[in-house]
Amino acid sequence: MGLLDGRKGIIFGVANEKSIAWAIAQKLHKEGAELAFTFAGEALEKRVRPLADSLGAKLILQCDVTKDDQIEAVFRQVQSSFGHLDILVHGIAFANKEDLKTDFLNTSRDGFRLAQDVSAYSLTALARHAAPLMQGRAGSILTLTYYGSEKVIPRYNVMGVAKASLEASVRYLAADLGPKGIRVNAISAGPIRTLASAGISGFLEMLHHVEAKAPLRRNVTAEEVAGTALYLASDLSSGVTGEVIYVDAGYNIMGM
Ligand code: NAD
Ligand code: 0WE
Repeated sequence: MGLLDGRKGIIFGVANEKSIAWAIAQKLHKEGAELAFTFAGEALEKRVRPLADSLGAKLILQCDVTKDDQIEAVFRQVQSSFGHLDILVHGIAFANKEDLKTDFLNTSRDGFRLAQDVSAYSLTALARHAAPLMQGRAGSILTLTYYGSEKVIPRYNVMGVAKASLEASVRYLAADLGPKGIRVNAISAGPIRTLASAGISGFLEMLHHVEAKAPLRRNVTAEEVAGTALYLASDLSSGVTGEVIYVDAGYNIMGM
């Protein structure tokens, strides 16, 4: 008996085996969920397909979240293959690399728009398409955020502003979808080595800083994030919506 036996879910944001969304997918699958996967572009298909295959996924679909037609096609195929949906995992973020290098002050209009579109607006677009498929089924939508939304983290810049927007979107979506029984929550994860954090200058120092300052005196793993994702996806969290839950070894509670 698994916590998610008979549930159907869709995972957005797997790029490779280090992706937080992949750790979440494995955990949800282990508890009995049947999962569909999306990949952002053709270049990632060869990475995502074998991972999805290993969990017996029948639906593996392209979805660049900046493209409305691709979002529509994904949910059409989920509708015809699954019929309904219980779980949606959003693990997507993007900003121009140059915007994560120097000052926030220099962010261009286009760079700001891109970060908001991919990293924040996409949750609302996906939730709007998922909601009809979750009708009457106690659906759970979850996303991933980072502490740079609320405090200044050097070089997180335009992504911090996009994550603030994402977290506010979680609250507004939770209010809109709550009457339908659909819950919307975010996990604020501590820094984890993934494709999205590779090549960020100073990332290793960040990991060392957390290790020195966080109450648990260590960093968190994607598997630990996945544990909270399982809780949020399952009935264990049936009374929880609109929340941002920290999985950060306690780092965020410290003042000094
Ligand atoms: P990742 O690179 O594995 O995942 C990011 C995903 O976003 C990739 O799968 C990528 O394909 C996808 N993506 C980017 N642009 C897209 C687009 N236009 N359409 C569709 N998909 C697109 O890295 P990750 O660290 O697993 O990141 C997952 C989430 O976790 C992100 O929201 C990130 O902000 C968040 N997060 C990461 C950390 C960390 O330190 N790694 C900490 C807290 C929160
Ligand atoms: O959300 C993130 C990273 C998101 C991200 C990463 C990249 C790198 C490659 C968004 N867009 C891009 N664009 C690219 O071209 N994290 C929480 C990880 C992260 O990124 C940082 C961090 C942390 C933590 C950037 C600067 C400072 C800290």
